[in-house]
Amino acid sequence: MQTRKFVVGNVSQAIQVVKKEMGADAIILSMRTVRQPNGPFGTRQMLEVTASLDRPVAKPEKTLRAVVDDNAPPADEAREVELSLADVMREMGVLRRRLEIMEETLAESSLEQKLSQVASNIDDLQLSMREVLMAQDRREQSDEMLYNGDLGRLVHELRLSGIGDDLVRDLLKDTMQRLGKRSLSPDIYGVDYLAQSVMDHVRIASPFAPDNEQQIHMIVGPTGVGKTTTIAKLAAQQVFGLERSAAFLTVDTFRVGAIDQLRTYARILDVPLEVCLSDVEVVEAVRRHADKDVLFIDTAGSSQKDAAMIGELAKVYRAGVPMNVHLIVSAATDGQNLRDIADRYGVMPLSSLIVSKLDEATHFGSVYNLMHNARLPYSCFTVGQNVPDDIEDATPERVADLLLSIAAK
Ligand SMILES: Nc1nc2c(ncn2[C@@H]2O[C@H](COP(=O)(O)OP(=O)(O)OP(=O)(O)O)[C@@H](O)[C@H]2O)c(=O)[nH]1
Ligand SMILES: [Mg+2]
Repeated sequence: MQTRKFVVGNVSQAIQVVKKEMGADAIILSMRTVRQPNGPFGTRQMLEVTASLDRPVAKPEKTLRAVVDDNAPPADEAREVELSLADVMREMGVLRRRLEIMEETLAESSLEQKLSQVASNIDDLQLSMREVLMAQDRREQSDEMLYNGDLGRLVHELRLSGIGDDLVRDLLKDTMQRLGKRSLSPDIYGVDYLAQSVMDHVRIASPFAPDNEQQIHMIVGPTGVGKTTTIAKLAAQQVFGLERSAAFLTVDTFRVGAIDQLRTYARILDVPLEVCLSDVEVVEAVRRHADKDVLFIDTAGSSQKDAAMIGELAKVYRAGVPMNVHLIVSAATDGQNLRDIADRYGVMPLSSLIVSKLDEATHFGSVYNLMHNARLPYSCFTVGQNVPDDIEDATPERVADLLLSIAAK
């Protein structure tokens, strides 16, 4: 039996080379992954193929064992040969069963039938080996990404930022699909692919973009997150930036200071302010300002545990005036609290998520989880105390940067 070994890049090359060098009758006895030196960049994964010109028909069991035993590598090559033992053994089991069936049938077949069955069995063997190798390829690439180099470090960063493990896994899966057969190298940066995956997963809404209808926006959220200052920032964009007419309504009548704060902004922006003591008064105020392009309704901050207060806001929402409700949360809030907040305020349909105080937050993962799990699109981010400047439209690029600190690299 003439046996030769070839080192090639992939399975289809293997078949071509074996056919060219040994003819169409050659069969592939085994394949295994090996690492070969690759210039200054370390090693690369190749395929070592052992092919033979003698078909091992008579002793199929021996041939199968040969794949596992006779070609077993020396111990120091064990890492390279990790042909996923479990996969190989499973495939071997399937093939062994096929060969047993074949042996039984062969006894009753003509020579022609025997040959065609042997050929088809060898095709099966090659297909099976190809599947095993492809599975191995995928697994090695994923392990490499998880634990090594550029992408491994980024995945670590995603986890540190507080993104849930399942979401990290989704992002990684998506990144690997994007990478396809490409390997990471000095020219192919994992961060580019991972950032693209993040951007594709981000939900964004633009509820403050002008349209032909009057827009009514009610801003809700916990105490002190920046509801009133964000309304002032948004209104300034509408009035100064877009030359649209606006009015303020407030249902935050619990504290005198709260009304004064909004009144100051109303004066600076030269927009009317309506103080509403009930949902009925909100409806009346909206009617009075039917000529305005955009109305902003400020609300009292409340602990998410204050169901009565949130119930009052839900009454305003249901009062019969179509409005968008935006939930604002501080980027510094921890994950459990954010889930709680979204659950409690979720008694009203929420149009978007505004994230405040990005300038004070060190991790963005929790608000990424919230966007994803509550299916709430980001509309804008606030980044400081300055009114009206410290506000940005949310964009996928910005989210990717917040998670992966791309700009800083
Ligand atoms: N660092 C930083 N501070 C902010 C930001 N947005 C608002 N603030 C500050 O947070 C504090 C509370 O802001 P408000 O707008 O009064 O918050 P609120 O949600 O209306 O508060 P209540 O009405 O009391 O619930 C103020 O000192 C703001 O200047 C931001 O993006 N970054
Ligand atoms: Mg306020």
